Amino acid sequence: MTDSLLDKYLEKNSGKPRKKEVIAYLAILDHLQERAPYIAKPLLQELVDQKRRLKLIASENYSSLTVQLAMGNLLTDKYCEGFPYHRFYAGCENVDQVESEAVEGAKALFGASHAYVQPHSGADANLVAFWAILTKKIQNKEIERLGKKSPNALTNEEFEKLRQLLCNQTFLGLSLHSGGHLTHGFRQNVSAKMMRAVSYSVDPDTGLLDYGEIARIAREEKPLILLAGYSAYPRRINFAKMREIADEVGAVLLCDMAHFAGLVAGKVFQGEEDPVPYAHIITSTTHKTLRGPRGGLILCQPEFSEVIDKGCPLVLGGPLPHVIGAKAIAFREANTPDFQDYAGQVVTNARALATSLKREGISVVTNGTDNHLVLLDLSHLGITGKIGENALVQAEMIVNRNMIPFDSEGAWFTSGIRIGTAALTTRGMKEKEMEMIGKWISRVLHNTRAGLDPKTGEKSRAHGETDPKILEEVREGVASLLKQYPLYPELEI
Ligand code: DSN
Repeated sequence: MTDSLLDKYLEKNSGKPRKKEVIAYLAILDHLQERAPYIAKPLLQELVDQKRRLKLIASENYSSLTVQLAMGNLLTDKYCEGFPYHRFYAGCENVDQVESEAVEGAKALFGASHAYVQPHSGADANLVAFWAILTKKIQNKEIERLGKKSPNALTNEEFEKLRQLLCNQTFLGLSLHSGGHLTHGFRQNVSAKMMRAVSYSVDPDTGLLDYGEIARIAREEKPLILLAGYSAYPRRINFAKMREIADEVGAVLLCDMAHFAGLVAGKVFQGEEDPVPYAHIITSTTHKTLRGPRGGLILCQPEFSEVIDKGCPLVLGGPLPHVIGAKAIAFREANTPDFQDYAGQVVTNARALATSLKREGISVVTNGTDNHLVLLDLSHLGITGKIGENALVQAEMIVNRNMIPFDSEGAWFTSGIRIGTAALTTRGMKEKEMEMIGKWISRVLHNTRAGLDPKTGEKSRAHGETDPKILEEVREGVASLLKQYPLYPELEI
C-alpha cells in the first residue's frame, strides 16, 4: 500500500485520461510529505477541512488549481522593486512580462486606465493609496513649499514640520461598527495615526448609508480623502453620489472594493454602482469575491498613476512575482461569461439565504442584502456573536462574528455574525441549498444559550451551550450536502 497521493490517483484513473494539473498538485503534496512533513500534515488537513466544512466567511473563496499552481515556482526568488521596465534590480525582464500581463489583465477586466498589482493585501493597497494621495493632493501652502524640496535637502526641523502637516490631513471613512474596515480610520489602526480620521455611520434606524448625512459631515470636516467601501455592509454603494460629495468638498474619492471586486468584475455592479468611472483611486483584494490568489490591487485615474506606481519601495516591501503571475491568471479567469454568471449567482444566493434566515425568525441587518453578504443581529437571541460563531463552527459551518451598527458588545464579542456566499457558489450551490443552510443556521442559533461565566457567575459573553442533538443533526445534513458539491472533485482519490 503506497502513501503516495499521485500513485493512488494514477491507479484509480488507469486507462482513463489524466489531468495534468491534478498530477502536478498531487506530486507537490507527495514531495512535501517526504521533504517537509511538518508542513504537509497541516496542509493536507486544511484540504480535508475545507472539503468537509461549509465555508461561509464573506471574505473567503476557493481559487482555481491553476491559480494555486502558478504560485509554487522560482518567481518567488526574484527581487523586482520598482515597476515594469523601471526596476531597482537587474535581470527583471521575465518578471516585467509577468507583471505587465497582470496589469493589462486588471485594466481589461475593470475597464480601468491604470492598474498597480503589487500590493500584498488590501490593507497594503490602502496604505499605498493613502500615501499617494497625501503626497500628491497638496492642500496646504506650507506642505507645497516643503514638498517641493528633495527630502534629503530638508533640515530636520523642516522634515518634522512636513511630517506633522501630512499627519494632520483629514480622512473620512465608514465607521467600523457600520461595516467599515480597520484601515478605514479605526483608532487602533495606523490609518487613524497617519491622518486625522473621522467617520460617517449608517442610519441608526435603517442600517443604510445616508448620503445627505455623509455630505453634511464632509462639508463640516473638509476631508482630503473620502473613502467609500466596506467589509460588512450588506448593500450597494452609489458611487455617483459619493463622487458628487467628494467634488463638492474638494476630496479625493477612494473606493475600497476588496469585498465586492468580483461583483464589479462580474458586471453585477454596473452604472452608478460601478466605482471605476467615479472613484479617483480604487483599492481591492484579489482573493475574496474575485476568486484569485491572496493579494491586493489598485486601480487609479491617470493623475495618480505615477505616485501609485511608487508604492514599492516607498510603502511596500519587495513585490511577490509568483503571486502577481497568479493574479494575471485570475484576472483572465474573471473576464469570462462564466464568471459573470458566477457573480450573479453569488448575489442571488445571498438573497435566498437572507430570505430563509428571516423566515426562520433570525434578525437580518437592513432586512436583507443586495451583495454577497448577510449580517445577522443575534441580540434578540440573548447570545453574542462569539457564542453564535462557536456554535456554528461546532456544526461545521465556518462564519465570523462581526459588529452590527452601534454594537454595544464591542469588536471582540460582537452582537453579529457575517455570512457570505462567494465560496459556496464556487462549489456550485444555488438557492435551494441556501434555503437549507438558512434553516440549519437558524436551528443552531435558536438552540444555543449563553453559559455562565465561571468567575462572575453572570451570563457569559464567550461561552454558550448548544443542544447536542441539534448539532449532530445539522452536522449530518452538512456532510450529506457537501458530498453532492465536492471541492476540487478532481482531487478526490
Ligand atoms: N479580513 C477581511 C475581512 O474578513 O473582511 C478584511 O481585511
